Amino acid sequence: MLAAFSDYFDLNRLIGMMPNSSEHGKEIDQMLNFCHWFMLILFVGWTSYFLYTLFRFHQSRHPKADYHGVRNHVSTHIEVSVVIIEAVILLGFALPLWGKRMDFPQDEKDHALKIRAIGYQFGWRLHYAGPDGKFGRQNTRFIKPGLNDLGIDPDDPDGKDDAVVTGDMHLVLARATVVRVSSLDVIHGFALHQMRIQQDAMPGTEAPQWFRPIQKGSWQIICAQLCGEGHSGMAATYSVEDKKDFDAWYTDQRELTQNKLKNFSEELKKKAEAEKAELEKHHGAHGAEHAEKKEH
Ligand SMILES: [Cu+2]
Repeated sequence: MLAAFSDYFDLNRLIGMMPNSSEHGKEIDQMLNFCHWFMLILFVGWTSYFLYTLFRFHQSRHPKADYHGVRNHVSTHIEVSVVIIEAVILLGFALPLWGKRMDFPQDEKDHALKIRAIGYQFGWRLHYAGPDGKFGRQNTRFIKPGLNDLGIDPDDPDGKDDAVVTGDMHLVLARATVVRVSSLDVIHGFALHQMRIQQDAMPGTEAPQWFRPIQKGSWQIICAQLCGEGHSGMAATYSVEDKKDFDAWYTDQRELTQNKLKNFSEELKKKAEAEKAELEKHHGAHGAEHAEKKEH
């Protein structure tokens, strides 16, 4: 019934909501449409009542104040009805819908496209787990701006097929997808309006967002929380494409990332060797000094 209602009286479209492009989005739209209608009715109802009271209880009609006020219970009944309807929306629709969001067959879940989205001032970095479905181990001591922004351990085999991309997320049509949302600094908001996905990005947490894109296209990733002076420039892009196009793109991204990691790893080795040489030199000098003292 709700579905038929939504199709004929679509307030979402009227107020300019982007068309939905994800599998679970239709149900969210139906609920949003219902809420929009409910709010419209409340708005018209309360506003008319307000205007009515301005007229009905105007000073010219009631020069003397009535200290008893309202004597019937109509307003109480209306208030209670509104609370009940809102409770039904929340408990009967919103929460079950939220619970259904991870409803993918286990097999699909195991082979889902796994991405981490990390917000920072001001942009998004996307860490792809790659075909093995495992994210490379990370450590803050491996962070190197430009070469290894996310501090991936270059020696971890799980990271060998990973890719890190800045500001451009690619997805596969019809494939179960999970984006784990987090942040490097302040609270950001990860919003894919066409996928009906929105999640606050908080430092120190990872919030998994499951969905399945059902339409090809290119759109914007929006930061949905005012996160600083560069917030408006934080827009990134995302697109949904066929597996073949995605695979071609991913192969390039993985190579770029792995080359950077290789350079980083070599830098790390050189640094370690230099440090070792320095230490030996120091030890050598110290030893000589010691010998000199002994002679005296
Ligand atoms: Cu932001």
